[in-house]
Amino acid sequence: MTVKQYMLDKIAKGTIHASLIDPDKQSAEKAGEMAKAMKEAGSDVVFVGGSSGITMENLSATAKAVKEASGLPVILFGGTPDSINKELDAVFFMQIVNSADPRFITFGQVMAAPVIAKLGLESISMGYVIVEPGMTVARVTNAKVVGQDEIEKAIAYALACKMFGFEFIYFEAGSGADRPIPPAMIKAIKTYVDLPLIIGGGIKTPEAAEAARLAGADIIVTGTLLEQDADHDQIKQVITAAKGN
Ligand code: 1GP
Repeated sequence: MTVKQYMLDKIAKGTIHASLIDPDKQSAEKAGEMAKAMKEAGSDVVFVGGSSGITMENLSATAKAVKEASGLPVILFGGTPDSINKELDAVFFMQIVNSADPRFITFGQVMAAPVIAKLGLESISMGYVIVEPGMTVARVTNAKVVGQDEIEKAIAYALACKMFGFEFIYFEAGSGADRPIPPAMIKAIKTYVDLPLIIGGGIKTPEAAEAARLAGADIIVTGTLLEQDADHDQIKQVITAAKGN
């Protein structure tokens, strides 16, 4: 089964949880331990990637360790063309739709596509929209961030993603954001666009996770929560709230 189908089958039954692991933030062994703990807490899939410091070495070692320790599928999220490797189960082939830098709209993807094809990796197309505060990823990609209250603009971006033919859309408040994507924005997007919707950035509490799920998020991503060495009970509470079970 493809990783895409694995996620779609799960989403058909309810909201799922994705653990984001940055290979630059800890050893591969530690990443494996984190993924195992996340799997035990109910997480469904692991995204690996980050805004800087990603190399072929740390990415492949992390992907391998995560798979071996948790058995969860590993999808590249971000990263650079020269870091793509065959330890990955799939690659999010993403366009940062509101970036003003062509490297993140087309040029980077043109460099990555032949590598993905050569390795025979599954690619899953994704439109990625950065909402304020946007954090590091907004600065690195020179994004024209969508305001937290700009619901109409968010809907327009989501509709454009659908018309481009993306398989998934991701609304991102930025890693470590003090304000996650507002539930009203999630609800509005889902009203107009029936694509699987990934929500992340700043989700650290069960309340925030539950609000995103009730508003219609299909995949809820947490990263910082893991990096902060939150205790197992806290992680479990957030994942349980994200999934509603
Ligand atoms: C970042 O949306 C993800 O790309 C996760 O954000 O680190 O704030 O959980 P956090």
